[in-house]
Amino acid sequence: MLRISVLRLLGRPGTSGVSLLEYSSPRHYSSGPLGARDDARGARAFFTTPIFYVNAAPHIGHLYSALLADALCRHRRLRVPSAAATRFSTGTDEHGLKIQQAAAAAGLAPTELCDRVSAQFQQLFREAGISSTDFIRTTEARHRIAVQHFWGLLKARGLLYKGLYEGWYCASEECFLPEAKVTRQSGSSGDSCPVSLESGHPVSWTKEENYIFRLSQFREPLQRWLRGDPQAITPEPFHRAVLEWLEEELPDLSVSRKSSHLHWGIPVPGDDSQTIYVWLDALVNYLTVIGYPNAEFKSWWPSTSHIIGKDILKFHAIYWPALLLGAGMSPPHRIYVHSHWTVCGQKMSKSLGNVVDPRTCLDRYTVDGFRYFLLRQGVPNWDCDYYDEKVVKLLDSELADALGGLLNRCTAKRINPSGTYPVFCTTCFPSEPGLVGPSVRAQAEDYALVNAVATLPRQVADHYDNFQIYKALEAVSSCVRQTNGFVQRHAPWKLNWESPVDAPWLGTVLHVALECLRVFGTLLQPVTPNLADKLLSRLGVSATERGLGELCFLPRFCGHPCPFEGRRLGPETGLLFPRLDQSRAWLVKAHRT
Ligand code: ME8
Repeated sequence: MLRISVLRLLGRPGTSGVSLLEYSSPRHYSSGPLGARDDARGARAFFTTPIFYVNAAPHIGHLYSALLADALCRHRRLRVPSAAATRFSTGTDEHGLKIQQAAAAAGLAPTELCDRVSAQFQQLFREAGISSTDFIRTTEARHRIAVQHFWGLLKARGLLYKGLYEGWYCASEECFLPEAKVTRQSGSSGDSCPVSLESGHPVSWTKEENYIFRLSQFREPLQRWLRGDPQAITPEPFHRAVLEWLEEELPDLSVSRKSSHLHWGIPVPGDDSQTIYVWLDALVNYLTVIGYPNAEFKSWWPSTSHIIGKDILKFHAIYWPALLLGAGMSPPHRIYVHSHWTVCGQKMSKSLGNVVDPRTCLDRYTVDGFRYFLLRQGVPNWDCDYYDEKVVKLLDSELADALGGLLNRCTAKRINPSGTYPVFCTTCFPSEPGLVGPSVRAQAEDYALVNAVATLPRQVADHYDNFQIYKALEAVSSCVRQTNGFVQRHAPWKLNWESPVDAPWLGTVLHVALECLRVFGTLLQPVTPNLADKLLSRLGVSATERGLGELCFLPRFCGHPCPFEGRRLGPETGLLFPRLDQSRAWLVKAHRT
């Protein structure tokens, strides 16, 4: 297979006059073919989602976390295809007071609740195409071994001591809260009860002898880590927030509870009267899945990227790196943080009855449609609001009309009767813009389109690296619009295959549009894998031609052979993405309520 990078395409040697270089920002020339940087590092990459509490069924926020991780991981696999180079874990967080109480309230044994809800997460993730390589449950034996080993290390390094711990405990958040984070709220019977200021969840006063971790020793090491690696926590506002937190003293952290109070968890090694704090237990899942404490884990740690919601930033950016440093390990490579989904302007909650069921959404909008919506509309830096009409509007305009319409326009029998990838004519579309001649048909906007699509893979990769997947999709969508503009401008339906004057230009217009579609299909694979497969299959692109490392765009334009030219298109398999019928009963109902 011919390897022509976008870089080589743009910076082709030996050309005089105006080249595409003039249309591109210089940063596109600095980084080499996609995949090369990762290959050169020879690095392995390990992506994780949070592990989800099993006290309630999954909602769209959980799916969003998993989708972000899935898209990052799929994009990475397209850059570095070796199966051995990438790992991706998700799972369920099954211990702790919250689960113990939820099981009691449901009249179930904790194991029954865990089995039931963990299965719901597994089913959802299967249906949504989450391509994880491991699903961990913290009730598994392998995890108990890892947690107890990790505990032993902290103990041996003198970082745990026994002491009286006193304070407010919020079971819903599974954390101690300082006085300043607690307020009073009047209950239904008029009495006032203490609640967490941030979440409104009830808190209770707890005074116990526990094991305590010397967290206070790690304030400066954490500051050094974050100041030395400005991208450790991405996006930047979250990095800044953690550094601000670290300006204040760090109190030591209670890392166990009395077993008489919390029995649903992992016992402290050598002291059955204490159960390990659920957050320490949960965080170690990231090591369990890479084989810890066996030495194999070292080939995956610390090249780890944690994808988390903003609600659990403190646990991942302070407690976890401190625990790791305490155990003699490095902090994770990256912590990618996202904000939350609200529903019609309100926080999603069982009590408000506004929890959006992700499985219903996958049914209504299709797996690819709903994946596209969440990743296109979800902005990590701030909260996003969900409502049904928004999904329909986005999918109809971007997937059905713009992308589906473009494919249809270029492959329809009436315009492309031979059902092939037509030949590109360099006389009609010379590589140097501004040439004048009787056969030159390309216009300035057409060169702008070629440049936009040629630089798109690099742009998309940069957005993935910065955890701005929505911007990657915005960039693809903008190029789809530009390509539709190109087709509209040259109206191939007005050109005639029989005419020796029209035919080379008609073929060229279709060739360029199909090449654009091939790039879009390749770049959409991490987000809409089924739709991208359908698109690429329709274009006749084989499974081995879909990676990013060798993605070349319009090689003919700079005089290289194009492996697709003259190739038969794949079979017609119907609309790429059918419009969502606005008159569907459920939508009418949603409007009325
Ligand atoms: O916190 N919008 O589990 P969890 C977007 N078990 N994402 C949301 C969301 C929303 N409205 N609500 C939740 C826990 N999430 C712990 C984690 S990890 C070692 C232990 C996402 O089930 C967000 O990523 O309460 C959040 O961090 C995650 O779901 C887990 O929530």
